[in-house]
Amino acid sequence: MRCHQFVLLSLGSNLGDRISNLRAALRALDAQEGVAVSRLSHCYETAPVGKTDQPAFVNLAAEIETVLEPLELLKVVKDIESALGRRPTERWGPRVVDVDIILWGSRTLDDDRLVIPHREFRNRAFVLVPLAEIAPNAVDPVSGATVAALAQRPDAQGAVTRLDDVGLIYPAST
Ligand code: GSY
Repeated sequence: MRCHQFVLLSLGSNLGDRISNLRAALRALDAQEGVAVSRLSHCYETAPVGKTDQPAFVNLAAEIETVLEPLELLKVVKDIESALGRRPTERWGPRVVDVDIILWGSRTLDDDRLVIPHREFRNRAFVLVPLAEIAPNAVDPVSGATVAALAQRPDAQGAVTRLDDVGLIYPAST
């Protein structure tokens, strides 16, 4: 029997209706057999990191419970990103959703397709701040630091602002 594991994800969107995009991704994840969304952070508006001349993101962190293996979950999230991005939304421009696998308990993976923990997460405030809300005591198996400690480091890049007016992003009736 496959065992249930808790996995921490980071979701982001910076095109179209960012909140709707995130909600659609969460719904699609939860609808997947073997995946249940178990906990969500608030949404945060975040300054783009990396390529800075692009619109601001909305990011959030999600905990899921899953019986899938890492590469199976990767296929699920890639299919969701692709399905949302390919919807016929020409009139309003493309919709973009990123779903990154950040931490998988104490597991590590170094595969061409997927690295766990996520390579960049320790330096990204847009990942760490939402993650610290839902899993402050989760431990990064590489550095040994907790998420709360990583989130307080000054070199975590990027401005983040909590969006208090979004309400419950999921489940929701719209
Ligand atoms: O890696 C996720 C995509 N991404 C983001 C993001 O989600 N939020 C912010 N603030 N900057 C980002 N740069 C990239 S790439």
